[in-house]
Amino acid sequence: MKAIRQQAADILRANDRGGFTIPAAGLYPYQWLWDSCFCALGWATFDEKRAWEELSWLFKGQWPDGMLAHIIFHHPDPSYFPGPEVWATHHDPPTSGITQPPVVATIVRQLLERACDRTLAQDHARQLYPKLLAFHRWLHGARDPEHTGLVAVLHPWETGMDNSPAWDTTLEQVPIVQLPPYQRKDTSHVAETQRPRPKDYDRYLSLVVGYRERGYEPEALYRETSFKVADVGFCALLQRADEDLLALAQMFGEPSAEIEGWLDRGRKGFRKLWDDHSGIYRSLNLSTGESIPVITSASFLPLFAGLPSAEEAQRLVEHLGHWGDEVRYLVPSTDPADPHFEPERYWRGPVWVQVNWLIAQGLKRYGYAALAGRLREDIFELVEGSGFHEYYHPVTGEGLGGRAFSWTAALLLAWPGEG
Ligand code: 9WN
Repeated sequence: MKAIRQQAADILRANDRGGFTIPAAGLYPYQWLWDSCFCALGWATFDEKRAWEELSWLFKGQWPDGMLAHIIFHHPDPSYFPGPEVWATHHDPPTSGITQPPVVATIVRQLLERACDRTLAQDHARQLYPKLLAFHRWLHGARDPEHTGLVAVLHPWETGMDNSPAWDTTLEQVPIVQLPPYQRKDTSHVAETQRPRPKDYDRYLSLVVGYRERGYEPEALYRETSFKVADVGFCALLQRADEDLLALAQMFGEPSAEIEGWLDRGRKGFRKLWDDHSGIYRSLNLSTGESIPVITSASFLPLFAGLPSAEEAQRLVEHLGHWGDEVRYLVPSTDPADPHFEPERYWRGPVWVQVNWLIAQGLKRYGYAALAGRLREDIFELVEGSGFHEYYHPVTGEGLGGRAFSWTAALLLAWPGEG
């Protein structure tokens, strides 16, 4: 058997489409926003030029208003639905009309810090800086027009944790519109038991149709949508990305007051997501003002952004400890004690490599190095035992979803150096 790192590099090469990396052949044949960011970290371990190229291709999907689209349809491919004709965004290259977790500024900073070729990294990061700033301006403007410090997501797909039970009650409020008959493609690649249910898909598409009819106009979407959530995961990743953007601004001698303002606002906004009674963060339904009861792996991401106090961090770690009593592999995507926990189904229970990587860095930030190490060991055991899957069963370790998966390969390459 080939060495595991060699296998990982081979997967990235096999999923390379000449400048951008698809997450998995067949299942996801285009460029996805947060996947590509993790891929860049993986590429950087053996080809730094290619890592920066990945990000350049990503910014081809940036809209004039600053939004980075969650999918860029560089080349037509009938194996994925919904494709460019459903989104009909009129962008060139065609893109979806929503975004995804904003980790890109964080990744740019990490690429810079890890760079062997400093000149290459500095040149690329400097070139990307205004585009990153435009993306963050769009997020803080279009998605938090009232300056509450909590940025809204308007579609479960924007959270990256699409089928999480945390979105169930909000999603049930989304009216299903008259949809032309459609055929899902995901269930021809992956078992139905590991993918979202049909009623969820109808609502995902109904949201898309509503946004398309409004020409993806940000104010109309924010005002009129039936799905508006402050996702603890998305908001935490943005807060961390704002920190990283600030570091880049200081490095390049760019003005920083605007970014400091976002960080300050974010810290205040986050207090609304902290549930002191249970010692955990929860997402918020912004349409109703109700806190979302289901706890998911996203609740640990504020550690990555340095948001909790030391005492709050300790309480989060206690939750993780309880989860670890219920499952063999950390971190399951949903609280294993929650009745919605489904260990096989997409985002309702399985372990995801990139989420572990983010939480582990958060734990290290607060001095929990041993627990961070456990999260890494679990991933290595899963990959070595079951291969490079999209996600894994937290009890049996079985590999689930897509195979030869890019971010799994990329993070396996990018993680060892950090211990
Ligand atoms: C919709 C590509 C993407 C990930 C998401 C994951 C899944 C897409 C889908 O795959 O979402 O964006 O069709 O299910 O939930 O996090 O970026 O890997």
